[in-house]
Amino acid sequence: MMRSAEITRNTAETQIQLSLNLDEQGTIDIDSGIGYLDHMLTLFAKHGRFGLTVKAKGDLYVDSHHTTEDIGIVLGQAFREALGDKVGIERYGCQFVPMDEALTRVVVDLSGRSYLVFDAELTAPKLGTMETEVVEDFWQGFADQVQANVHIANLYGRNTHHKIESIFKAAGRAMRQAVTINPEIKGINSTKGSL
Ligand SMILES: [Mn+2]
Repeated sequence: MMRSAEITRNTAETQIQLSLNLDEQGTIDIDSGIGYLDHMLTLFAKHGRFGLTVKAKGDLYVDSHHTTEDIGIVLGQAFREALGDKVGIERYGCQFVPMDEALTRVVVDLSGRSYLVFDAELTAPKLGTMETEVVEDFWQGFADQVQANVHIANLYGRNTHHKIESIFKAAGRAMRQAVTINPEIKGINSTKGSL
């Protein structure tokens, strides 16, 4: 059985439709209304080998905050739903990804507990129409909803576009590792018996 989820979330600030497939890449089709975020979600899915479609309409006349944060929330909900009972999954993922001069480490634990550590100095205030400070808000929304420990550390770099790109690529690859079903894992990968 394929692990997938489809979520629609409508508020006064954003309308989001998102579909996620953990087991078959299929389509990647992202339209958030924010060019740089589309670029990031596309490469998150590509390097995580996830099927991902996102259609979002948000209050971009305000700024990019609500739309970006809410897509993070819905993406986290989709992972949690698609993962179901988490039987046999690796649970942990750890990846280092360079992007030219920038290097980022992302470590995740699909523990059932939410915690974000976000350590990155994003010096350019804006990339295209997206404020760079919303990158942390995106991952906070994601970590809260997927109920995972998400530790993001950009170790170094110069170009803010490269730094954020290495964050999303490393996150995609770390999530791929964590959701992978390992036949050697019997039941739930926790001595507590639940995740
Ligand atoms: Mn790029």
